[in-house]
Amino acid sequence: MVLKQFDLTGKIAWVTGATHGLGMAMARALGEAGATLVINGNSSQEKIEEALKLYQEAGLRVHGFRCDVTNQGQVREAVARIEQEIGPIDILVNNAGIIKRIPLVDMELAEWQQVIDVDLTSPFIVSQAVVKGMIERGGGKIINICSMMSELGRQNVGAYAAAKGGLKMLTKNMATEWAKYNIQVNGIGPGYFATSQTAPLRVPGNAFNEFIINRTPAGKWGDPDELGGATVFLASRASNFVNGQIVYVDGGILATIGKPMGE
Ligand code: GCO
Repeated sequence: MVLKQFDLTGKIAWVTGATHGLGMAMARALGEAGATLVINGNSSQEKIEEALKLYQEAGLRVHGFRCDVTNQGQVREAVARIEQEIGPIDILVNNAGIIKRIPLVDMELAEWQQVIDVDLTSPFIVSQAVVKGMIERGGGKIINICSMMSELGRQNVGAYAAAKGGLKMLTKNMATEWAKYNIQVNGIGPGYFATSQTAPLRVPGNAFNEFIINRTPAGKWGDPDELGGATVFLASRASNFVNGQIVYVDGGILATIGKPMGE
């Protein structure tokens, strides 16, 4: 029964940075497919409690804690705590990410480094800490959240594009090294979705808002719930022979050179 392959009952899924936005949408999908959720945030305990309440109101099993995923010591402690108090981590979604929209010529080194630390180095730190248990247990799933900027450049997001382009190749290398342990490492590349991160870009009448709607063959911004299916697929047995792939959920952006405005 092929649908059973998508069932995550009994699995434990850690989605980093899932206190809001696309991370929360993907975590909710994993929870609705049966997984017990673990989420973390680097923000206040209050924000984490608020997020936990939303998951619990949706009837999902969830645990939450504060952790700076760029801090290797905190991550190692978190993995030990999760595996001791909750259970083995079967699914890891490296979702935590930041963006700084600054022209490269003006970007301070510290600003560059912060984006690289969160968007590229933390997936390495967290995956390395989690994968050791997956290897011991004979399998696991890792999903790295990439971006349109894993494939395309865009004005003023150079550090983010460098990080997300690197994350695409890190995904392929993790798959190369860990597939033999029955660990599938893949990525999801969201297009332009209606979240808090893109809220500044989605102002009606704003040139970028019109640009994205025109540049996206589907003619709209994505709804975060539209990421759930790809997330459950890559977290489930249904993708056991899928390795090193980036699934772009982008309304067709990467399929086309685009069309003149207004057509
Ligand atoms: C931007 C947006 C993008 C999207 C997403 C696209 O400023 O261009 O924030 O970065 O968030 O990453 O895949």
